[in-house]
Amino acid sequence: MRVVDAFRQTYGGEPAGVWHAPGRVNLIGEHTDYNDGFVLPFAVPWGVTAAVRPREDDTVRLRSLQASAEPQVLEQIDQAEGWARYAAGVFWVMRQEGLPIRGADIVIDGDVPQGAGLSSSAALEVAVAVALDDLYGLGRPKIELARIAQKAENDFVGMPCGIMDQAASVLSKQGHALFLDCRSLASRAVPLDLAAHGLQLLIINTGVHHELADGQYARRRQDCENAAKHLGVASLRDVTDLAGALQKLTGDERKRTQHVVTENHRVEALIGLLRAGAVPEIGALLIASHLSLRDQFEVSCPELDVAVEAAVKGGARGARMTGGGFGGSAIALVAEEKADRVREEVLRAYDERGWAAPTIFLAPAAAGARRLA
Ligand code: GAF
Repeated sequence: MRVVDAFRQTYGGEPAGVWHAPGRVNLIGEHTDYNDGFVLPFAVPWGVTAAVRPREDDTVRLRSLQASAEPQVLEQIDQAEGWARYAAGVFWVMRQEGLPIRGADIVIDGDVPQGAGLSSSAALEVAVAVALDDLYGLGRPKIELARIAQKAENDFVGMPCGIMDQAASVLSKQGHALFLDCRSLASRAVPLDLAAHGLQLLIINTGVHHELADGQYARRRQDCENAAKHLGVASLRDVTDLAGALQKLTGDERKRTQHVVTENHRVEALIGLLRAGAVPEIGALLIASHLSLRDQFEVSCPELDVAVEAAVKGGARGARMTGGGFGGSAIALVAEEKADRVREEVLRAYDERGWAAPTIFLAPAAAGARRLA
């Protein structure tokens, strides 16, 4: 394994073990996680692999094969810079919570496609969290490791994300999507056998990341919290009378509420269709989700809209942006025999606008985080 060779070169000796944590795509349930709502992501076959050896002191050495040949040497966790903050944050949270974690030597190797918005950062946090849990025999429940990873991103990196990406990385099962209730944190593996229905899920990586995206994410979250406060509910999850709620709200808060409440219903509807075996019918829900994210939640961008429109024009059963928005990837549900036409239509639409070609690839539902060696 490349990561083991690099470990030997960097630190000498052998790692105590090797762990892998995947990235994710989200089938449906977007911007619902931090509203205590429902999500339905699944793990992708790409992610982060970490070779780790514990140390007798509290120093953490971190090297990424995608960064530089030299490790960052952290005598204080706060010294971590750039990508390393996602990994260091997990040490920071675990120590803050009184878990008996010393230092470690770590080499990271990642293969999540660049700029695809497939949660390479959550994969990095989770790879470190499962490794430390294993090495120190902490025995934390998997969802608890996801919470620790999310806290690292919220409080150490400073990105106010929900728990979806970390939960998907830890809990996913091959061939299944993960239904997660982000309030109770109860989860269930939902079989996702698209091939049995002659279907495929394509990822269309726009390769773009619009500036201000991170600030916009925090603003959307704030809009939702403000709307919940105006409505006198703990979170938008608790809105049962949408029409009544919309009458009490104006502007952005009204739009965000419309999205979150209807998106939660779309997650439940999609699961109902899967359970009924009406898999091709989920396409309509993907399109509805996209329109709501575009018009009500306002987190799409021209590149995502064009990818979705062109995929549908090319014959996709449905398509939508996936993840936080403002770039990254869209997904498209296509009948196998239409996959080539869909790809051509998307590539043509980008070419006509003079945009760089997106990369388009299959998204099989992969397994969650695990020890490799
Ligand atoms: C990003 C966040 F990290 C997730 O928590 C989630 O809110 C998602 O955007 C939107 O659904 O991936």
